[in-house]
Parts: sequence; structure tokens; C-alpha cells
Amino acid sequence: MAYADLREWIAALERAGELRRVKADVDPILEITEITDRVSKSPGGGRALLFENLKGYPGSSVLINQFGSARRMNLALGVESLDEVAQRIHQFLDVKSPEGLLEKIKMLPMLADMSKFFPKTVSTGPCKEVVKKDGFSLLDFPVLQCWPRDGGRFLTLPCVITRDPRTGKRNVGCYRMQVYDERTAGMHWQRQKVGAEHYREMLRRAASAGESPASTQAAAAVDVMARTSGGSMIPSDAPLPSGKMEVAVAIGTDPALTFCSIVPAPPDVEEFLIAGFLRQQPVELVKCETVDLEVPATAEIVLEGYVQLDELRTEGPFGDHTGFYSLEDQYPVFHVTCITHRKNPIYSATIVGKPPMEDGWMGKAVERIFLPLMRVTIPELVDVNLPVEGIFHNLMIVSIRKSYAGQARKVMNAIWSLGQAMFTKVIIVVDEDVNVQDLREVTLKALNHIDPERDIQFTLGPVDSLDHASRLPNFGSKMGVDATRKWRAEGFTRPWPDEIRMDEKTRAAVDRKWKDLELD
Ligand SMILES: Cc1cc2nc3c(=O)[nH]c(=O)nc-3n(C[C@H](O)[C@H](O)[C@H](O)COP(=O)(O)O)c2cc1C
Ligand SMILES: [Mn+2]
Repeated sequence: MAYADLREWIAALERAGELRRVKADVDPILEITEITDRVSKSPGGGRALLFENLKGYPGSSVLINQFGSARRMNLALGVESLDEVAQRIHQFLDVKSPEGLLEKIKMLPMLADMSKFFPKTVSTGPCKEVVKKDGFSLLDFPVLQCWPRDGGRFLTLPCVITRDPRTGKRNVGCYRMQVYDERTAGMHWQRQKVGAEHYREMLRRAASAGESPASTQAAAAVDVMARTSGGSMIPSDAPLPSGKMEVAVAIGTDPALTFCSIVPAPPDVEEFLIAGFLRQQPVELVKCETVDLEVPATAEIVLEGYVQLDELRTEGPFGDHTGFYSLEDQYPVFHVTCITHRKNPIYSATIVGKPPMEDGWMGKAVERIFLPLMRVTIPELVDVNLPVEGIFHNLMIVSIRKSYAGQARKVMNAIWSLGQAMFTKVIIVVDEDVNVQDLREVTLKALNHIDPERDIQFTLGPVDSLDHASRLPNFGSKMGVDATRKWRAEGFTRPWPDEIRMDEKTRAAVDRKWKDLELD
């Protein structure tokens, strides 16, 4: 069921009637956004678009909106419904130690399955069809300018590959990249993301290199950390330690891997492995030409290069998925040392802006797939809804099976401690009898059930870099709403009213005479 590359995926989209080839001339500057935005907001998210005639880029093509509907998201992962993926994860988590030979034998297929997950390094692949160690330019590709006030043109769907200097593990993250010129681009890994942590670890090492004793080394590292944070730096006269960090960027991979670059995986789990799990076939990797990293063998375009540790540059503004422009900030700069690509590479992109957009469907897939994983630490969790207008970090509605006093608050704290869910600005917790997917039901019941002063929990902590309202960039407050039914054990002594429901006998009687009433 796995797609070997972007081209097989495009063919599958076309067979399913989910692709529209656009032959008319379009401009990658603003025009593609306006077209795609209208398509994204049409019923069901429209179709994926393959622009085949681009102003200024004869022979090039741009794929966009590949994940932009529930159906395409399912197709991308080769399932009928995302619950299938959740179910497979659940099965893995549900393993109990086998008792006796029969149970052991039953487990063998699953173990054999696991061998398929690990990435495989191969000697070469289509991404090496054209290798350019000089004479290359980022401007050779039809990179979009998305919105009028954007700081420039941005790579919007890059798989950014870095290596943890401590463990050697590779990370793949989707971080937008502002193209500054032929050979440099911004590296917008936000401070709490894994690429940023790899960068910080390189900085720590550089800060403490040559210094002795250990306490001085640690102090040097602490000082650098306080001044820099992931991407951006608190302005200071003291220079940062110098050095280079190798980075590779793949654009246009098979859809499972592209999707994995956005999933909030635990930092130490390689996305290549997760993609292998989703595709049920290993991701094939090839070695880069100029850096010590591996990239997907079938990628359309690969950028190799490095980030200079002590160099930061203004990145943004950028019309973001909040519906507002995210503000300028200081981020590291990526320097290209080599570009390899397939013949006639297909440039793959997305746009973000006011929801609903393509990324909303990717976020919904994360919501479904992560539910069983969230249940590992929050076993009382029944269901989760991240409404698209809540842009994933502003609003999470969860239902729980409540069994003890104060449990809703325990669940909030668990969510604020759970990987990227730490960014959640507002959490609403309801009882398991509320369908969190039905926003009308949530509004009715949650608001009926709260005494605001009593049931709202404020806390402080890290917030999303895109939050423009927090008191400080990346740091602010969050709110949890305990909209569960309050118990005596929680100090609530008033009687709790019954929900209104007609009795069965009357309902059946009206059913029988409904036709005669002629009310339809
Ligand atoms: C279209 C799109 C664009 C994104 N752009 C960025 C970005 O510029 N910077 C960033 O830190 N995260 C961005 N993200 C979110 C990250 O991809 C996401 O947090 C991912 O889990 C990061 O991977 P990591 O945990 O390996 O760092 C974007 C997500 C999507 C869907
Ligand atoms: Mn990661």
C-alpha cells in the first residue's frame, strides 16, 4: 500500500479523482495562494492541485493541497479511516507478555512486521539524478510567496533533517524556510522543536569547548542558553560560539514521510521509523554528497548544507495558520552546499492562513493517531477534539471517564506536560457522556456545568511561538476549564439536575402517529 515516492502518490491521487492538473499560467508569487485558498475552503477541501505552467519557471510544476481533505489524508496513509492507524498503534501498545508457545507464535507476525519499520540505507536513488555542487540556486525552484506582507518567498513543506550530536539519532521536522538568496534561507525551527534542540546542543558544545574546569564549561553553556532560545536570541553584545551544524532538507517525499515531519513525535523517536510504521515498508535513505546525513532516496529535491552557529537573521513576517502574520524574529541561517534533485523535479508546497486549510487535515490526522498514545499517560481519556479554528494549540476539548475528585485538573496538567500539547492555551474537560466532536453539545453542556470562578484553572508556562497575545514571546498563561459534573467529594453539595429526555412510551406513541400529523 506504500507509495514509493511523490510521483506514485500523485498517480494515486489522479486515479482516485483527487487531483486537478492546472494548465493555465499562474504566478508562484501570491497567485497560487489565492487559487489554493479558494479550493481549500470549497466543500470537502477540493482537490490536490498540480500547477504545470508557472510564470518564470517553464517546465516546472508545483504540487499543493495533497493532504487537504479527510479522504486524501486517508489515501496518503493507505487506510480507509484514520482509526485503522490508531487501532494498529493500540495493538502495539496492548501487547502483554506471551504465556506459552501458542501465544509466542501468535506474536511472530507482529515482530516480523516491526522489521519493516526501520529505514534502509541504499547506495543511490532518484534524488541523485542531478547533482549540483556548484552553479545551484534556491531560486531555480518555483518557491511561493504566499501572502502580500510576507517577508519574502518561503519553502513551506520542507522535511528538515538534523542529527542529535549526543545520540546520533536523526530528526525530521517541517520548519518553513525563508529564501534570502540563491544559497541561503532562514531556518525557522521554533525553540521547543527538536531541530532547535539539536542546534542548542551544538551551541552548548561549542560554548564549553576548550574551557575547563567542568563548572566553567557548564556556566558557559548556561549563559549561551539563557541568551539564545532555539531559533531566536535575546539581543546581547556577547558573541555566540562559532561552528557549523550540518542540515539536509528533502522536498517532495512520499506522503507518509512528509506527514511524519509534522507529527509531534517524542524527540528520540526517528520520524523515518514512524514513516516506516505508517507505510509498512522501510523508508529508503541515501547518503548526502557534502554532509554526514541521510535523505530519502526518492525525494524530488534535496538541499544539503549547514547552519552557522553564531549567525542569526531576521525571519518573517509570514502569513501563518493563526490567520495573522507571525512577527519577525531572529533565526539561524541555512547555507546550501549542494542541491540534488530528480529530473524535472516536482516542487511540493502548502500554504497556511485562515483555517480551514490543508494543514487542518494534517492536524486532524494527528489528533486521531495520537489518541491511543495520549491514553498511555492519560488512561481516563475518552476522546479529543482540536477544532480547526482553534489552530491546534489554542483549544483542546477532551472527555474523560471521571473516577476521583479533581481528576479534570490532573488531566489538564498531564496535557500541559505532554510534548507539544504543552502549548495548549485553553483546555476544556467534559464528562464521557459529552460528545466532544459535537461543538453544539459541548457549548451547551460545558457552559451549563461551570461556575467560572471555581472551575477555571490558570497556569503559566511555555506557549507557541506563534501566539501574538502572550505577555512575552514564547511564555504566557494557559487556562483549563473543568466542565465535568461536580461531585460532593469536590465540595459541591447542591443537587445536580437531570438532563431532559422524553420517556420511551411517549416517543413510541408519537412515532406511530407522526405520519398522520402531516408535519414533514
Ligand atoms: C505546514 C506546516 C508548517 C510548519 N512550520 C513550522 C515552522 O516554521 N517552525 C516550527 O517550529 N514548526 C512548524 N510546524 C510544526 C512542526 O512541523 C511540528 O511541530 C513538528 O512536530 C516538529 O517536529 P519535531 O518535533 O521533530 O521538531 C509546521 C507544521 C506544518 C503542518
Ligand atoms: Mn521529531
